[in-house]
Amino acid sequence: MDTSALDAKPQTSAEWQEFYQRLEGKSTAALWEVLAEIVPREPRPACLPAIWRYNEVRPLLMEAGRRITAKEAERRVLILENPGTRGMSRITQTVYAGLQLVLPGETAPTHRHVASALRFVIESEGGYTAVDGERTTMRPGDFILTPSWTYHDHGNPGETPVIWLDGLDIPIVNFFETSFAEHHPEETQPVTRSEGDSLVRFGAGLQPLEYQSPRMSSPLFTYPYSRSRETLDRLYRNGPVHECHGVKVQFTNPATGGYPLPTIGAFLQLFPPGFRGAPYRSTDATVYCVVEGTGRSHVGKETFAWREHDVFVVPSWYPVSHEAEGESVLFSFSDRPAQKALGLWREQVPAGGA
Ligand code: 1HN
Repeated sequence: MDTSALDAKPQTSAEWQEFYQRLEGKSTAALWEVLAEIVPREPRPACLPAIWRYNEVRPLLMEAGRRITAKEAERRVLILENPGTRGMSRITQTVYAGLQLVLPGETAPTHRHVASALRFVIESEGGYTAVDGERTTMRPGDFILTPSWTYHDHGNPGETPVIWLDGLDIPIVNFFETSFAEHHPEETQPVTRSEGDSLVRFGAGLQPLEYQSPRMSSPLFTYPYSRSRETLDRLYRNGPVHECHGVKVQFTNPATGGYPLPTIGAFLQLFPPGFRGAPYRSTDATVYCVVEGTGRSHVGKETFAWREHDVFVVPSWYPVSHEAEGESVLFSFSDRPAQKALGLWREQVPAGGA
């Protein structure tokens, strides 16, 4: 490519400055001054590599639990804010993440919004989330969906705190300026379908006869960890183990084979004991949550040592390589389906790599 325009030098003389002032006065601007910035040769993310250690954030979340009820807060959540974009309520430029707490006896009221959500359960003994009239008991490691514009509420009839990681496409929805939201007339929505209904209908390689999906996201609302963990275990035994990813799977919409949400993809991967992964990069900035084990991930020039429930983020196009001590499991999510739908997604595996 001819590089001259991409590398144009700013014009600084008084005469040019006077011209630029006249441009400014008419709400115009010189492309050649900003071209290299708005069309970089490769991604230059504002998003930075970062880690949130569970043993540091959990006490703050519990303190929030003493200061405000789930009902008062509507959702009692600590947003995990990327240090490169503080104040913007996001963990990457396109994805929001937070840690949510529901204390014993609490409920979080029913509402719906255009933004799609996922939950990845960290602590729960009997907490539930209800989506579209169906309650799902939350267990650690479960991956649960709240598709766009579905009514949802949460509750904790158990005796211990319930904590999960939320992932939402709020920055995408707000970028398009397409956000709507409303409350349900009832604080706790009526239960209209039995527990496990979506799992029975869609979670066994079967679906209702000639099923036509009413929405763009998965009709399966819950992906229990017991099932996905067993899949990883058996895949590991069957091999192969990818040199970058270990044993990695993606959550699917069983009605289409595609991603569970139109904007967010989610993944689960297992590293064998002593795994030393090769570097990999892709354009979808990715949020990781450690499910099991301990290890280290090299993200660009940073190294994050991680343990259970830690959350870390790998920005777009930063090389990442993972190392595990014992057998380890990572959950992750990103805007990959949105990038793919727009023809934007790229990845790079090591030269000669698998
Ligand atoms: C939301 O509805 C939930 O339902 C969690 O648990 C986090 C962040 C922004 C907007 C809506 C929930 C949210 C949210």
